[in-house]
Amino acid sequence: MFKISPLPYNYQDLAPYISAQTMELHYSKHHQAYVDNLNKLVLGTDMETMSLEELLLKINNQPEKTAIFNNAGQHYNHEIFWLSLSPVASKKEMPSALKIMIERDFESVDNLLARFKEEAAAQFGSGWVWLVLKNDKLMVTKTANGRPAFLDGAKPLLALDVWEHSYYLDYQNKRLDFVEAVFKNLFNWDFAAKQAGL
Ligand code: MN3
Repeated sequence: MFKISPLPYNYQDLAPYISAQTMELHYSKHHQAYVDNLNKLVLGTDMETMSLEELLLKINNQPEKTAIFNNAGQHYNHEIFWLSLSPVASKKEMPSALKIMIERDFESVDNLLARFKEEAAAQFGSGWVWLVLKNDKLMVTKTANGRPAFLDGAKPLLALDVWEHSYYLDYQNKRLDFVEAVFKNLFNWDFAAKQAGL
């Protein structure tokens, strides 16, 4: 059985940048539905007892397993997404070791935000934008639908959900306003630094 992890904060803790209503729907309905669907699809198979990463690696590029892959990928991505955010009240400075790496690979934190917006704008339809570490270099990448970035050899440091259910109630069609608000106010840079091994 796959299980959704408890949220590390309350629904209202990301407001006003993400409303409590969006959080409740996103976590308790959207994310939960992926987990419920995944559990139904793997019931009674050897996939039931695999870890999520193991399962995704095994069924990657198997067209007959697309439904399982989509739900497993979305479960995996949301688990990282919730950890990529932190409550407004506990906002902290970016760890200096991470800032040095960002300046090495993007020249500035402003350029990193610009890269997030570029990738978010370029993702036609639903998907994810990521800050990843690949071959010891920070990169911003995007994946379509429920595909996790780790399947392309990248260590995820931050995940940003750019499916419409992630922002539509709060930002309507303005995806890039959502991206900028999350980047400036909610990203958990401590989590990113930890993922990077800093
Ligand atoms: Mn989502």
